[in-house]
Amino acid sequence: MSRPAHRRPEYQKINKDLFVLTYGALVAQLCKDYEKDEDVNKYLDKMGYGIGTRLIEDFLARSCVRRCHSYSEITDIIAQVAFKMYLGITPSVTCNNASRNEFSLILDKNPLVEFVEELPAGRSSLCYCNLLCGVIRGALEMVHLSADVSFLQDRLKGDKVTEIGITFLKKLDEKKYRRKK
Ligand code: MYR
Repeated sequence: MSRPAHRRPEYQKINKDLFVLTYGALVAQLCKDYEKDEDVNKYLDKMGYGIGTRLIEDFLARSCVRRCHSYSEITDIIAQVAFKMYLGITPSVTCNNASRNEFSLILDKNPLVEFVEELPAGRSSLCYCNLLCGVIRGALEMVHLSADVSFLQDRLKGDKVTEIGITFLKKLDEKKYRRKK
């Protein structure tokens, strides 16, 4: 009997849960290894950066996205295509300045914190999902875009929403395209 088209196979759900729990175990271990939240944050960002530099190949191959011509287009691709593809969510995007190089991704739902109620005690500066910032930064760098990426708000810290800020650092016309299309 064929499976209804709208349902994901059960193994995908198990893999997602396993991934989320493994990520939680990683953060918990780093909190044991490093006393300062800033050091855990740095570690997660660095690890994410390494993932991002590899993930971009997979993303470009699977998404078939075309070359973008504005930062706003790139941020929309990250939100609507990349987040959807890898995390199953579509953050909303806001542009935060007149020069149109500062954007926010607003996450209503964050699968990485599905099993997390609050930050560990005494860890109020921890950016639990900082890996994501590194992933975005690493992936962008591989298409010759330098950006600062950081959490601006976090529901785990009592904020109303979770917000990732992306500031593109170069003029877009300085981007040396490696890609033809
Ligand atoms: C271009 O070359 O102009 C296209 C640029 C597309 C950049 C896409 C960056 C993907 C970031 C992946 C983040 C995944 C987070 C879960």
